[in-house]
Amino acid sequence: MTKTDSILCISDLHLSPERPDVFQAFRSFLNNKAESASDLFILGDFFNLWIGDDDPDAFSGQVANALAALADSGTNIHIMHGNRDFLLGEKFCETCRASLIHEPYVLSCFGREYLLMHGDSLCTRDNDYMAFRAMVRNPQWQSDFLSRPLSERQAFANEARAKSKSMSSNKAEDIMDVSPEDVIKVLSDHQQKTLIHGHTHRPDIHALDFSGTPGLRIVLGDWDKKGWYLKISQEGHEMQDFAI
Ligand SMILES: [Mn+2]
Repeated sequence: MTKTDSILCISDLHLSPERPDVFQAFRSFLNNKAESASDLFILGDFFNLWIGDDDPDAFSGQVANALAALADSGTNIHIMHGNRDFLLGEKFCETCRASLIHEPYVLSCFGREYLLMHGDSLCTRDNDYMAFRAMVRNPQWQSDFLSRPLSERQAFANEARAKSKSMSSNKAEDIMDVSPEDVIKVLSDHQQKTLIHGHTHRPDIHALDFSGTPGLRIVLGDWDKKGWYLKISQEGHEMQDFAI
């Protein structure tokens, strides 16, 4: 199939064996939408949980095969870490024939630039989460964690998930959203005006103001009852959604 000049961005699919419907929706998305795109950017939380590339899980093998087929058809695949799959490594990306990219990533296309992030690092008003993030994103912590048996890693992940769920239920909505000041700061630090991120599950396009100069914050949606993707082309960008 001929690739058109378009780039697709998705995030927060939270793929897991418990949601075969989401995986099925992803497979149709690959065949019907992504196959005609030149590039697919996956901006984190592609998997609901990732405890290491050495986890001999059949489901992730199926996902890798689906991505590898897309890569073999000529679409470039780029994967960024989210807060649930930050341990996803080069080994898995090699299997999918995808490249692992790191945030913040500047995407230059069609004479425009976009700053790509997962979004969790901008939720700076959530102190508990920021402390947890600082711990688990530490390379020493990660190499220590990855050296433990899979059962131990799984138990840690389950506990962390339960803890985060119970803490989230007591938090005000805006604490778990991105901090507007940090959005402006990260964009300014990288001389950018348009941010694309996921994580918050609040798909929308927000106008930004850089002391009179306009900017944009494009928020991708999570895949649950609906799937979401952003299509970037010569004409501009458009958010699309479809039923799952
Ligand atoms: Mn996330």
